[in-house]
Parts: sequence; C-alpha cells; structure tokens
Amino acid sequence: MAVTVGASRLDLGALRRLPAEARPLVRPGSVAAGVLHLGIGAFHRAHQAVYTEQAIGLAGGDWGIVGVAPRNAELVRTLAAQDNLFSVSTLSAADQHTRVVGALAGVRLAAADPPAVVALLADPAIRVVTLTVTEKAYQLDPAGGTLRPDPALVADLTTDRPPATVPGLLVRGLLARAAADAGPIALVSCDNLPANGRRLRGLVTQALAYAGAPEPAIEWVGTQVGFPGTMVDRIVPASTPETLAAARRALGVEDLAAVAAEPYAHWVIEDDFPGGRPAWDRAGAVLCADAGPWERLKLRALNGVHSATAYLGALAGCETIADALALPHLAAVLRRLIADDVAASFTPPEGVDVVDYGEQVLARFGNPAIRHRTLQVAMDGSQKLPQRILHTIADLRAAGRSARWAALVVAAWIRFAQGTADDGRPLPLDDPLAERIRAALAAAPQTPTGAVHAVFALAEVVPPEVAADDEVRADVVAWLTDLHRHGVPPTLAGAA
Ligand code: CS2
Repeated sequence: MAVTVGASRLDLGALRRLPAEARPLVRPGSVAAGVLHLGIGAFHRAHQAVYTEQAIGLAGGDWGIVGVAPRNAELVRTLAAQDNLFSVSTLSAADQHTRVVGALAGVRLAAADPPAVVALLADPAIRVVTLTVTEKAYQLDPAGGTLRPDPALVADLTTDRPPATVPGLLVRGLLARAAADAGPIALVSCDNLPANGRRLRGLVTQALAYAGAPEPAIEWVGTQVGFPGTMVDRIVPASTPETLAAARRALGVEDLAAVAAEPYAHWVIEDDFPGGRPAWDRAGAVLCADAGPWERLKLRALNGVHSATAYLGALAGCETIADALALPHLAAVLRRLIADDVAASFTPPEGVDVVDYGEQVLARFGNPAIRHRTLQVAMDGSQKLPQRILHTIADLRAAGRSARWAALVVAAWIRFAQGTADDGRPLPLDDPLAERIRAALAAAPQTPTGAVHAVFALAEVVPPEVAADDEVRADVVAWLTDLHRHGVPPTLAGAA
C-alpha cells in the first residue's frame, strides 16, 4: 500500500497536532477493558467501536475494547504501532468528517496466542463479547443453523491443542470462565445471520455437546451467559488506498488502519446483559426485548437488495454498488422487489413502512462517495442468500403468494456462480462452498433448468420448502434463461 514517505504516523504523540474535531471522545488508554471484540475489521471499527466510545464518553464505565483479529497479523501490527488508534471518515456526496476513535484498549492476534484470548474470555473484567467475524466463521449450515465443523473446529473441540477457530475460542473461553466461576457475560453476534442471538446460542450449545463438555459447565453457560440478538447497520466498504488518502488529508498524519463509512448508522440490541453493558443507548442504539422484526427488515430490505444489486451489477460489468444502481431499470426492479416481495413477506417493526425504508436504502446505496465494490457484497453468497432472499421466498410462498422478484435474485446469484459476466469476463466465486457449487454446476446438464436443479439440491443453503416448490423453480429458470439469452440490461428492461 502506498505510504507518503516522511508523513508522520497516527499515534498518541500525534493526537495534540490533530484538528480539534478529529480528536477522540475519550482519552485513549484511560478506560479499562470490559468488552472483548472478535473480528476488528472495517465494520467493527466504524460501528460498535464508535458507539462504544460515545457511550463511554457520555456515561463512563470500564468498557474499553480489547480487539481480537482471528488471523490478520498486519492489522494487529498496524494498530499496535498506532497505540490502538484509528480514524473513521464519514463520507457523503457533500462532505467528509474524520475522527480518531479512542475506544480500543488493546489488540491481540488470536492465531499468534490463542491462550491469551481464552484467558481474556475467562477474565472477570470482561463482561461483554461482541463478534463481527462474517457468516461463514460460525460454521453453521446457513439454511438451518446446524453445526458443520470443519477439521480445524473438530480439532478445537476434541483435542487440547490451542484453538484455531472462532467457535473453538469461544467454547474454550467459556469452559475456562465456568471453571473459574468468573461471572456472567454476554456474547453478542453483530453479524448478518438470521436471529443472530439464537444462532450464536445454538452454536455454543452444539459445540459444547460436540466437545463432550461436563454437565456443570453446560449448566453454567445456560444460566450465566446472555446471547442478545442484534440488528447492526452501517455501510462500511473495505478500506482502499483512497480511504487512507482521505484520512491523511483530514488528519495531517498517516493512518494505516483508517476506515470510511456512510453517515447512516443503526443498532438495535436485545437487552440481555447479565454482566452489564456500555450505555450504548446513550449513543443512539435502541435497546429492546426483541430485535427480530428489525433484523428481518434489515436482512431482507437492505442486505437482500444489496445482494441483488451486487450480482446484477457485477454481471453487467459495474465495479461499485452506486454504479450498478445507475444501470437503466435496475432501481425500478429493486423497487418491485421491495414493494411486491420483501414488504409482503413479514411484519415490520411497529411504525415502519417497508417501502419508505427501501427508498432510504436505495438512496444510501447511491452514495457516490462510498465506493463499495459489487464483488465485495457478492462474496459468500451461499452464507448470505438464505436470510437475505430465500427466507423471503419461503414466507411469501407459505402465504400463498408469488415470489417472482426474489426469484430474479436467486437466478442472478446462480448466473454469477457460473463464473462469467455478460461481456464474457471471468467473475470470482469467493465462497466457502465454491468447490461444491462449481462441482454441482459442472455435473448438471448445461441448461438453465440443469443449473437451477443443481443449486436447489444444496440442502445446507436452500430450505427444503423452497427446494420443493415447482413454481419458484420455474421462476428462477425463466429469469436465468433471460439472463443467459439477453444479459442484464435487456432482462431488466423487459421486466420493469
Ligand atoms: C453487505 C453488508 O457485504 C455485504 O454483504 O450487504 O456488509 C452491508 O453493507 C451491511 O450489512 C450494512 O449494514
């Protein structure tokens, strides 16, 4: 990555030279750790870290964050060299605000020292564990939530070697905490899984059983650990050299851990924190008894529409989500998807109109300053499609309705997985099930019907009621046929 030679680096010493509005809200290093976060990627730094810093600034509390990167050694080195400081630039068409966040109390690389992370999980000072590790790290089958441990997780659960996976770290940490009776704790999934609190509880329960954990430890987890569900929302693309350049312009120093995000942020959290929590409500988060309706709204009306834009956009050769949204007729088709299918598939939170929410989402996607790559959103489709689109389809069909627009998204994903864009350029299938998907598509008759049958047979992705639905299958085949024959723009023009 290009670094301006001679530009000084963001660290504690640089703080007093920063413009006043760019300085952290809390004095870095002054707050003891109370939160352990797994997965300190861009999303965490621009979302939970920002909320937590504001909460500490407004209400105090020992809620500094120890940030754990499962594998990214470079990020940990970078943050350590910057005294755990990083900046968040909020970007819109009109302006940019950049501020350094002082909420990180430390950083650790799990891969380098797993026992240190296990010890933190068993430390009485740590009362909240938040996670942004992406869908696939949970090792649950995306359609139903059954644990599918890979060999590394099997080793974590059945041997004494230092844990190498996220579920392995959690289980070892909880067992150590139970043994030390180190006090109650909440494990908070901030990933876009369906019913993420219940899924994380299910993961821990299944993993403890797999590990043959002793009954008292299982009971301890049952009574001392909260698994609040959450809805997390902020568009935060992977950082690029432009992100770092924007931070440098605003700060006057080099920040190699800089992130950029849209202005919008939202966080709905179920208030189940047996060991206490930061005053996130003071920072604008919504604490409630059931985040389910917000979570469904966001997964279906934002993430589902995001995936639709990403696959159709990538097939049409668009680099960013904002470019894709500008394709003729795409916004019109997305509006049909939102109004006819998503809105009819579930009961939204009280007072929310799904169509209005969808308009706001489309405006956010159009933010020209956020150069969110279609290929980034297109990644890991097998882990995302169930909660984003396939559950929408299942609910519509259970209510006796058609799911025609949602079927287009499935067809676009299949066409994307087939590996070539409309202009013949190759598209990368970056997905934990890539091998299986490719093999299934290669073994099937090379027709749209053959491809749809092959993909619908992936039982860990496609819920059985959707796989068995002939009308849905026919809709997906019809869209896939159009996408193959005509490409994206004419398909959209014919549909809108
Ligand atoms: C996106 C999300 O990459 C993706 O799959 O749909 O990361 C999205 O940007 C966030 O969930 C927005 O809150």
